Amino acid sequence: MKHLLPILLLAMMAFACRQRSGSPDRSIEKLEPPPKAANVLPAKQVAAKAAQPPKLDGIDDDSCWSRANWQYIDQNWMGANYDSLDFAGRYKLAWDKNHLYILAEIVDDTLRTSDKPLENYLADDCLIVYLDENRSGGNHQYNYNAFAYHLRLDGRVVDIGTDSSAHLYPGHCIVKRNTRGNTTTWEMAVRVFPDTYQDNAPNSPANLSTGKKMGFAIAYNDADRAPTRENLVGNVYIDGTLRDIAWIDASVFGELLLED
Ligand SMILES: [Ca+2]
Ligand SMILES: [Ca+2]
Ligand SMILES: [Ca+2]
Ligand SMILES: [Ca+2]
Repeated sequence: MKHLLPILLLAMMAFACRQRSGSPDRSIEKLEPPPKAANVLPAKQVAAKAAQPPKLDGIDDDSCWSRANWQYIDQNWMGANYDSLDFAGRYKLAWDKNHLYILAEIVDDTLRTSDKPLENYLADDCLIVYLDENRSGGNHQYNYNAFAYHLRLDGRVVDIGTDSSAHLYPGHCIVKRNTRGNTTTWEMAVRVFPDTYQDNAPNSPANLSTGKKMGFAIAYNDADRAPTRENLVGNVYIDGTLRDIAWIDASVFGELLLED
């Protein structure tokens, strides 16, 4: 019996080794974290129709906002890692026939703007709304296939025109901003222009209706202390090393479905 015990132990160890190399240990497998999802945010979003348009005052006590869920601006498209004191952002959407309504709550430790909106719009803090009325996707860099409205702290709205230069687009977005401490609430009504938009011509925004799908993304251009912006943080996952691409390519926008 004395001699049998070591033999038995050796046999058990050999069996255990074979188990480990031959078939994986399921209990260890279960403890491993699941692989990170490629698309951590849903690229498809919905917005509910506002029974009453929100009062644009930077205060979120309107009925359409109590109906809507917060969605997050948390995809670092450009810049080093940041923390939630440096930047955090979330937003809600609603719509009616004439406007897409956006409520955005942005935490930013340093608000910075300059008096050169057309030269400096990327070196200043701004909230950027990307809109592709017919969800065509594709290039919109120097055309109106889609818009990238840079909403500045001074209230001016900048995008790049068909002449490859930055321009102001007054009247496209009605924006009210309310800053308390390091948190700014942006509340806005956006007119959704189709790709037939022309400079220096009368243009009619699209009538929005239930079931309509648009391309939509939102981002915050965070400028704090560096001569240029520190971060560009968006709401949709963009693959690859060049993630600052939404200003050129509408195909990376998410799909926004308008619901009742
Ligand atoms: Ca309000
Ligand atoms: Ca910041
Ligand atoms: Ca388009
Ligand atoms: Ca900032």
